[in-house]
Amino acid sequence: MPTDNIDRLLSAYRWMQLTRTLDEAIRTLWLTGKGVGGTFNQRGHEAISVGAAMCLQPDDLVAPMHRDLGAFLVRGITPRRIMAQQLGRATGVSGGRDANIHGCGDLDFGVIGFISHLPQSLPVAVGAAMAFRHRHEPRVALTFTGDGGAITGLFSESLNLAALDRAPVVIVVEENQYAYSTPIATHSANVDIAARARATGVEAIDIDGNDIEAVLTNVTAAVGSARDGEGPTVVVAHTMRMLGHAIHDGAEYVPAELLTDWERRDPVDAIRATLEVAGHPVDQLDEIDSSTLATVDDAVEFALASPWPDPSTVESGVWA
Ligand SMILES: Cc1ncc(C[n+]2csc(CCOP(=O)(O)OP(=O)(O)O)c2C)c(N)n1
Ligand SMILES: [Mg+2]
Repeated sequence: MPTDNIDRLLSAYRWMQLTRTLDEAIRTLWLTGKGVGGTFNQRGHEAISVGAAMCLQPDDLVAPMHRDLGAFLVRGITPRRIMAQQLGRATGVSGGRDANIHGCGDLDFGVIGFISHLPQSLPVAVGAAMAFRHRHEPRVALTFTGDGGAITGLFSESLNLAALDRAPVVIVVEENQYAYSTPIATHSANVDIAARARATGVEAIDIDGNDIEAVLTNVTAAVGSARDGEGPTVVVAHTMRMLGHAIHDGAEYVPAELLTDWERRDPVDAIRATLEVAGHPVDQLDEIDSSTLATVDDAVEFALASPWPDPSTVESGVWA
């Protein structure tokens, strides 16, 4: 494998391992009674959120949703700020106004705050992309939606507008088989999301969302064609939500065999196997794992020691 590819994959491995380890630490804090808000499970989605964000340039914008912890990290929002956000502390991304990935955004890092009402981040990303095009700025907006979000009217309306305006936007659909407890075949009459996107006039492709190389290659191409004025692309990344919808959900409704099947395709195990097969020394990968753990331990310590928000600041950042 060429050195450039190895370097990119190593970087992806670092981010994916950080995403998983941070997610696990957030879960542990919640399960031990220290979490104060909700927390969404990321397991299974690491290659999509990390890989897609890695394809952007610093001036681009990303509008992540609730399973895109990796995108927040790749953009440069630190594990300390994210952990403090989860614990509702003043040092968190929203200054303690939320204790969740909801409302978590920072335009200094090109991250549009996640909008809870699904898929409202989508028209916002399309609007941002239209502004880029009309101002002749060579920038791209990228956003995510789920299979559930993709059956809303807003999905089709946003794609229609993006296609009409040839907006430089990339829409990554995280098709993880479920929308909360509803399987895709129960909520979608036509489960072919890419075909539905094409029907609105937008290019669409299907990829294996657990294969980081597929994510990097295809999203890089989609971002490139958006930047070159060739319009939007929908990338349907197929994966599996490996845990419940959120921390409170045991997901007993998911058949065990389905999970066993997808566990064999775990995206973090897969990228590690790829690097090992390419001859990358195992001890260097282990070193990434242990430094990641140290980073996450530091983030937990920082967040737990951080102050609660000062009530007198409650109106700061309120515009109306
Ligand atoms: C308009 C709206 N309705 C309901 C919800 C509650 N809700 C949050 S996530 C979710 C499931 C979304 O499923 P999907 O789009 O497939 O994304 P996934 O959670 O599977 O990643 C629901 C129903 C919401 N956030 N917004
Ligand atoms: Mg889903």
